[in-house]
Amino acid sequence: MRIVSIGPDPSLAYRPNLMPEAKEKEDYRNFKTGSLFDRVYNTYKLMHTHQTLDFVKQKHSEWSCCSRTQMSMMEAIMSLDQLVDESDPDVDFPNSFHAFQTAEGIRQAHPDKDWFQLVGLIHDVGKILALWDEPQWAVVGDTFPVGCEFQNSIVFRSNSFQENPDDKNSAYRTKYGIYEPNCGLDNIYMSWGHDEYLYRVLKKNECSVPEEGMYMIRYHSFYPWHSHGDYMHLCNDKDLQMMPWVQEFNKFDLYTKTTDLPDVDNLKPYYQSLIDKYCPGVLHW
Ligand code: INS
Repeated sequence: MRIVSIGPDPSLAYRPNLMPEAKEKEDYRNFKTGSLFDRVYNTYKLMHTHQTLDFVKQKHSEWSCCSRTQMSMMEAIMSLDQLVDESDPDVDFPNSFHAFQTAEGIRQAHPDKDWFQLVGLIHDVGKILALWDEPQWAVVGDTFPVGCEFQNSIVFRSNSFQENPDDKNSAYRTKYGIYEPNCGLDNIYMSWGHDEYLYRVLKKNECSVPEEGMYMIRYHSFYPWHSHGDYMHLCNDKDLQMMPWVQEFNKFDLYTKTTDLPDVDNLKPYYQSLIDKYCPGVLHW
């Protein structure tokens, strides 16, 4: 059995200077300084160099049939014990903990919405791609549309796209690029990663996650949109209707990232019951 830290060490009460510092909201998503800066920047530099329209199309055809393996949702979540997300300036522990932290945050604020809690639990499970030898720059990190202009709110926009061939392609580097105004996010190619992959896995396996939840899963890393209001000219009415749900989700995804790690073994039975309801059994990945 795995031993995990269960909440704060009581003896810290007598050694207050060793207490983990409470993080203010403005301390999250610091892409300018911090001990993890190099790791984060290098991941985005590779992502912004290699995520092109052609690359994304190739990944869609590679992964959309979900024929890599079969496993249950809980197995997939627990496999993230082996993954530390190299793009994240706020997390330096395995992603499995972040799954339960997000879900528990949602459970506290939305005790009546079990589907929302389930989404908190599973939203990052597409990062399992990185355990199957996909490079992290093609799995983790914020997402953005390809096939049109890379807008300014993308992290490291000013100094990470110089070697991306699409940034020099006149067909792609305009406001709309290959897309029609208000064509809807569903008709856009997003940079390839865990969001789109999990969305496709859930569709393929006919999981019964409600539409709001599917939007959260598919666009939770699309910070330029949900947190900066960019790319609105590509959205249709449906996207605008769903955006507040993605933003509500984001509060928990981001601000539950603390070094106070949850007792996963204790929480598992409750979350297994949600999995059994919304994405039961053995799934195709
Ligand atoms: C989050 C967010 C973070 C990124 C993570 C992703 O949704 O976009 O910035 O580091 O990989 O899961």
